[in-house]
Amino acid sequence: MTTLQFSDIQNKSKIIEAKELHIQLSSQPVKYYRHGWQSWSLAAWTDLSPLPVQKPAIFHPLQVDAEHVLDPNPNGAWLGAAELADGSVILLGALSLDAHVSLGGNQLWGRCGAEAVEWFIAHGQEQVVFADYVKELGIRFGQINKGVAPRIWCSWYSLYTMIDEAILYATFDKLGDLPFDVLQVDDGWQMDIGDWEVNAKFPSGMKALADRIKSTGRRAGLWLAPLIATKSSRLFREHADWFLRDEGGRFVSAGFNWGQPLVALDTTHPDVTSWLVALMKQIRAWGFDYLKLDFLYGGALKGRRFKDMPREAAYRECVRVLREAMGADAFFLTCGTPILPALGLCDAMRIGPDVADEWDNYRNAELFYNPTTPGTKNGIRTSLHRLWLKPLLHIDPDVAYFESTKNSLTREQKRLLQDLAQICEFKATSDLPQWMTKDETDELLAFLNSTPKTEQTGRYTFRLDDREVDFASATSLPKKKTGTLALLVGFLSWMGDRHLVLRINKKLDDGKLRKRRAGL
Ligand code: 9PG
Repeated sequence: MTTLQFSDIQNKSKIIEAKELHIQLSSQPVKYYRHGWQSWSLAAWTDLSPLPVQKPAIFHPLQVDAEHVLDPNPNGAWLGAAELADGSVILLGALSLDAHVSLGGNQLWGRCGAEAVEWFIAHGQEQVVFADYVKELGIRFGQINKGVAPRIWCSWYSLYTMIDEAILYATFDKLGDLPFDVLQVDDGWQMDIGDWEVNAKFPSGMKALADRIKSTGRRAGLWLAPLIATKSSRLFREHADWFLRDEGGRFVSAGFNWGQPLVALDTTHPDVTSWLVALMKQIRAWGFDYLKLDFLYGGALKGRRFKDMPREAAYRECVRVLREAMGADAFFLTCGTPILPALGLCDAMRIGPDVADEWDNYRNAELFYNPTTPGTKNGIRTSLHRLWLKPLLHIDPDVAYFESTKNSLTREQKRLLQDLAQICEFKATSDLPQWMTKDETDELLAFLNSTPKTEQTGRYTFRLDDREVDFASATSLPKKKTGTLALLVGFLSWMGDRHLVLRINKKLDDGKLRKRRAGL
């Protein structure tokens, strides 16, 4: 084990090779930067008290790194940072995969799974130490030739799974000549999660759908979640041996969604690799060349693999295969992805959880302490804490909203999302033209056409051209509940782990969705 004293790194940066490393600080830090494992996991500066474990636990595989969720110390994937009383920051970051950083008392710890790895250590001004770290990551993981990000219309945040051929074709027409570069079809076109064939809602098929988009002069985009499956899928029923199991031979849980438990493919199995390659080629053959590959954490869960290798290394190898199969000319957006292992291999990465047409959700945020469920505050909080990734690839903070008929966000809250998109230089929306007033359409048009000069002036403050923007309202986290409220939390989260309750919730959500879609 390597030990460093604070004086060894004060106002310096260095790279050290070690399997386990700890830095002895001279005083207790005031804040800790937690870096969540995948796109949706929390990234934030927090105080040093333990964060309540987010609930329900059944979602842990898809919201956090389940391997570290019970650690009471402040901790995070690959990197961590401590803010000292004088405002300076110490950053400890791995330059390799399968590594974790935590704070125990006055000691910053770095630990990795296998062999000794390189660690970057720096003390100084916050923005400088993060910029220096990302430079070193770029050298080792690669950085893409960025260019200007395409402007995207995506079907998810207005229509959710209620898409069909008629509504999408009509929407493409109504979008007219709004300056979008990509029209991206999200979840809802496929037979099942795992069965990536067109369903009955698209009688003309996938090639016709891509052709229709391309006929508007835009690139065709498609969502899929290639590394997971539902147990109802034909893929799982026919190829149970392709799926990841634990040491005891049980299927590893990839969480719960679509009203069902999820399983994950073992991407080191040669037959799985061939299947993934064929799938990517099929999607390109249909005519889609903007690929949003989602729920990718499924490729990096802990389990016993066909090839015995560390889970994140296995995942990175899989992302490499996916990239090669789809071709260098495709635009590759990763989502729900473990962060470091995808660097250098994709064009863009979702850097926060889903936004939603509401700011916050009391049950999820306050009672379940869950900072990863869909909501605009959650989306902004984590994306804001991952802006340092921007030099390496396009960073996607999720869509911005403009319309107000189906949306409870205030004008200011919508503006924050739009401003964040400008800061990320990644602009997308799902708003339907028929839901927008003339003024809102004009705002969307101005948003798509503008490229304000942005400058960070503080941890949460920015200048966009001549306007000051402050994101502090999106950064707070709920306090731990006590007394009867704590009992209620315990009961509700126990309920929230029951499949039956989750299925009922899904039915209720679907009902709400159908209402939302009515009249279109
Ligand atoms: C499609 C959606 C959209 C969206 C993605 C992803 O924690 N969760 O249960 C959870 C479920 C879905 C989800 C994120 C988290 O959304 O981010 O843009 O494509 O899938 O199903």
